[in-house]
Amino acid sequence: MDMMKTELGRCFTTNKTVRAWVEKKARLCQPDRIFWCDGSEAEKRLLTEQAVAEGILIRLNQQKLPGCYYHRSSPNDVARVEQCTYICTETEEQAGPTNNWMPPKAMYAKLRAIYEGGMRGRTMYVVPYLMGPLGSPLAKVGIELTDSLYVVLSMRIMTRMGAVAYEHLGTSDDFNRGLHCMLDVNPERRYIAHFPHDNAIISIGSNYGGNVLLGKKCLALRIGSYLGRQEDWMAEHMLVLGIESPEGEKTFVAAAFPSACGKTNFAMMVPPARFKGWKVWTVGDDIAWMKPGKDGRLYAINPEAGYFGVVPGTNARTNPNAMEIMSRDTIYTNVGLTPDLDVWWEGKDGDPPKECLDWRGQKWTPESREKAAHPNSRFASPMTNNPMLAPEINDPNGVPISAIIFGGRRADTMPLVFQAFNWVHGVYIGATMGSEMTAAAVGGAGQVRRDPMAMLPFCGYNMGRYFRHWLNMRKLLRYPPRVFHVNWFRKDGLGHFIWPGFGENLRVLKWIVDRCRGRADADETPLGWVPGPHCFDIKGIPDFSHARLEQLQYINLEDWRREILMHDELFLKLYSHLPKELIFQRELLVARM
Ligand code: OXD
Ligand code: MN
Repeated sequence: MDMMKTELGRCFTTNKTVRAWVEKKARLCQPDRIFWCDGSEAEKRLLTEQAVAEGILIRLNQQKLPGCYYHRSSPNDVARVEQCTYICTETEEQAGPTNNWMPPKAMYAKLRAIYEGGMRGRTMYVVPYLMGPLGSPLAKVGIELTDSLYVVLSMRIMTRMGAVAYEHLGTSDDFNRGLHCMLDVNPERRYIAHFPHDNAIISIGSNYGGNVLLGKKCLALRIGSYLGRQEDWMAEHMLVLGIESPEGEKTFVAAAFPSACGKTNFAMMVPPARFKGWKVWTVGDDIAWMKPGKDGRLYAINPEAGYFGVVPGTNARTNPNAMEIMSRDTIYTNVGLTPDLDVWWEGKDGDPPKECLDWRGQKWTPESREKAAHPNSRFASPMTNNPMLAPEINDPNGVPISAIIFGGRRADTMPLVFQAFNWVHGVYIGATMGSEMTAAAVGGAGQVRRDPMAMLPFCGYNMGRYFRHWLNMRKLLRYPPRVFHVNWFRKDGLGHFIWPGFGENLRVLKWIVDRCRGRADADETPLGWVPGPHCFDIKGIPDFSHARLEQLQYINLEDWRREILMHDELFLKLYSHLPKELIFQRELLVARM
């Protein structure tokens, strides 16, 4: 395929299944034009110009923010909508009690009636994309048909988009079929429907990232988790990072935190000054696909090629790498817009502008009661902007994972860190994870909800079977990763965070690495192993003491009685498919308490 000879927008794939499928969908959606994306720079220029001309993007101040653009979404369309998200399997039991369900036939018919003719007067963009490094046995191809230029340009950042996907696909028909129609972005007609048996997704009535960048939550997690169970691998809502010691020893860990709990910050952490010579490399900040390697270890790739991170709160202290990453070639969505076409958000370095437009486009001043940036405003930046991008990022085999870390946002109950006694206990810890809800999804912010493995909104099949899959993976691993739980968010009696977090989290990470490598001692508690008094370094943390550390690690039996009752609530819901091992783990925990 010679890209120089293809004319922008013209069909250039010879894959017959792809062509036939696109034609069929075009007959249904009836767009005025079909534009076949190739992922080239020329195409990016053309489509960006067009997006600016149509008012979809605003060109930001190119001196300050080269290659950066601004997008404002419809105010009714700013987060994932779990109530509109469906898993469409033959039986309800296959989708399980934690998913909305509808039989595929009924859902196909319902959606078709809505989107038929829905692209009239519009262009249908054919967006081929590859999730994972070219040639990786874990990589998957998707094709998204969309009438949103914002989606096309974002997919170009978030995935390996364009001809490379057709190259990986060859003549195969094994690709995810994704259809996205914005329609009138009406929440009443908003559906994000997954058809795991057909490897297909239909998303209508939204233009918000998590609902419409189909490679991310829809393919990489919901469909991915379903495929992973069939094919003996795991699709997880996890960041992956590498920690390198001054001696050059590198250890990779994967960590699952619910949405907007700091995965991006953790994945891009900068070691504190005391840790001279230490480096943290980012493999991924949101999703890991993991498969047992020939050597009996678990290997992970990041299927994505960009970051779609929460903006508010990001600054030179909380995430200096992200500040650099989003300083160029970035699409900002729903932040504040200053008169000189710069961006502003709550928590950014420096003084707020005297005046700007808020995420709704209304005048904002520092006195305004509303926020300038929506709490779930986002940046989409290519991973290649990351100064600490792991050199292994394009390795088709991925990186070997030594530790899996679970964590949530918990003001009480959960200590800073503990280690599971073994894999099954680790699965129990992941399965019973709880977290306060955030702005990443519509509804209930602040309430603690059970979010097993941070996958509650993303598991594409029955959650009980998903736990079974986790337990089964142990049999395929000679050297399973060690499992840990962390909580950066514990508060004291005055409501202040006890732990400083951010770069200081490296101290926790170092203990985890030392445990994996058999170098750090630990004390046994009812919850698991915790750092012994002499192997957790707190030197140099401002206003921190061993008494504070004890407060952080304190196990309050009263809180834990309540906590275990909440585990029961989830287990009751999943009872019919719950592996017995997890019930035994609960009994053991109660006995230890
Ligand atoms: C995300 C999310 O956008 O988890 O990554 O909501
Ligand atoms: Mn996420």
